[in-house]
Amino acid sequence: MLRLLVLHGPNLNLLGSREESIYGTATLDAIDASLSKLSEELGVELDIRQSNLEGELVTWIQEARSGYQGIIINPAAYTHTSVAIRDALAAVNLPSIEVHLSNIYRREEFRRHSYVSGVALGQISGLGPTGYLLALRGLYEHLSARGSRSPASRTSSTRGTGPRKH
Ligand code: CA2
Repeated sequence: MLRLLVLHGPNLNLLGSREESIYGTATLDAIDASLSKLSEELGVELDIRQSNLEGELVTWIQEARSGYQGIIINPAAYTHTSVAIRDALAAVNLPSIEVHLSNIYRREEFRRHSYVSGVALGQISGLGPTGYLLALRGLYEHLSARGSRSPASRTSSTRGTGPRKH
């Protein structure tokens, strides 16, 4: 079974409680619930976490190297500041999709640059909570096309089938 890590960055725990005109009314719990529902339909295992700490996000990205096949991340404000998160994503070399609830290109100038987009498989910006669901579908399609599986199922189902696709 595919295992994916979903990371929410700083202040996203406040969703639904203020700044609704920018970020909408959905709470983070509601977004996570819709992701979990879709993951069950797809047969994907999701591990969803939120942190306000840059170092914690970096550590989780590093740890994803073992046991996960991809990452969905909304780095929130760290999008625009964090070389550390970019370097961690580049180092683990897992396909990642960057998600933003708001369209960061229609907002203040400082939000128009992302340190993460250059190492991500793709970016979804401005579609609200739907962006997370599209990211999950996109990553699932990408990994399925590549034939990625968790190490356990790889051992049992692809033994002796010859060279693997990259
Ligand atoms: O649009 C996005 O998803 C952002 O990643 C959200 C970040 C912002 O810094 C990025 O430029 C774009 C901010 C997340 C803070 O979320 C709040 C939610 C409710 C109340 C206050 C902040």
